[in-house]
Amino acid sequence: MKFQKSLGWLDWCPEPSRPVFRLPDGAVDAHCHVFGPGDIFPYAPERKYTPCDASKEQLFTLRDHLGFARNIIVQATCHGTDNRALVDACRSSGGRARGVASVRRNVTDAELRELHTAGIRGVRFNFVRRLVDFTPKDELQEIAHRVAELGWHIVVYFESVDLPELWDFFSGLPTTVVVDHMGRPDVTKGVDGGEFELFVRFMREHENVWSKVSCPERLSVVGPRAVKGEAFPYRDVVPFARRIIETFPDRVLWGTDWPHPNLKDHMPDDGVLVDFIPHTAPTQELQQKLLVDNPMRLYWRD
Ligand code: 0GY
Repeated sequence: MKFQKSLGWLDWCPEPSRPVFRLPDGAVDAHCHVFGPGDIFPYAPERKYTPCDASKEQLFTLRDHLGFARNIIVQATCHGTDNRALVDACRSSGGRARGVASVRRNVTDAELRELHTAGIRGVRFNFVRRLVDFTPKDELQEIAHRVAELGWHIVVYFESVDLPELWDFFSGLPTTVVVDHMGRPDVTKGVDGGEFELFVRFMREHENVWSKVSCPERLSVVGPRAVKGEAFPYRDVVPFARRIIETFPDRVLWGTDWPHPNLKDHMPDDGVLVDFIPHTAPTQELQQKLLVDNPMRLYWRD
């Protein structure tokens, strides 16, 4: 499979390996992006980074190569609240992609209905300081109540140290709340450490909270190299993802995060990422829930 190279950014893996792990039929890549192409869908003026272009065609090629049936395309901050690239990708997917958008309070009801028709089923609130200037919480609450009426959910992205401060805000959200990348734990602090315990407690106390158990390549300290006796990459992330999957098997999602924006040290091989899944979801039953049943329940109810 050939990907066109881009300039000025660390490229995604141009020839990802074919995974050894066979995904269950109907598997959903529940966290990935499309970027531009910038000459058709320009990046937002207020963006904090400029990504490499990553088109819908390239995403769909990767989907087929890895063995996924469907995609959930998540609006990234580099496109701001201009959801045109996302909507175009969903509309071009033949019903095989749904999406998560970003909106501000000035979005009209007609625009929200239009997004719904295109396949959007959620909005994303981002609290990662290096990525966005924060939207005021009263505005987010207003948006949350409006999208709740459409049956959508809210995806939240934050760093683990910020959970205590965000706890009450998240607790008040009127929808299903999906946390990106397990709330980005610091894996050096241990799976039984206070910070991750707080996240587990957050999920336990809030039955509407789900987690993506994605992005070992972002969370790992040991990185992509396999070492003797522990022959797989990102192994320090396994206990974290496995704990969340085994404790909350009906509230977890998995995604590649292609094309992996803002990774500076290495670009993951997407086939290797897929091969990581069975280390964290070791049984067929867990894999079926993680990759098929849960995302279908959240995104393809109608
Ligand atoms: C991710 C992670 C990142 C970026 C964004 O919206 C974004 O720009 O989500 C990141 O830099 O950690 O989930 O793709």
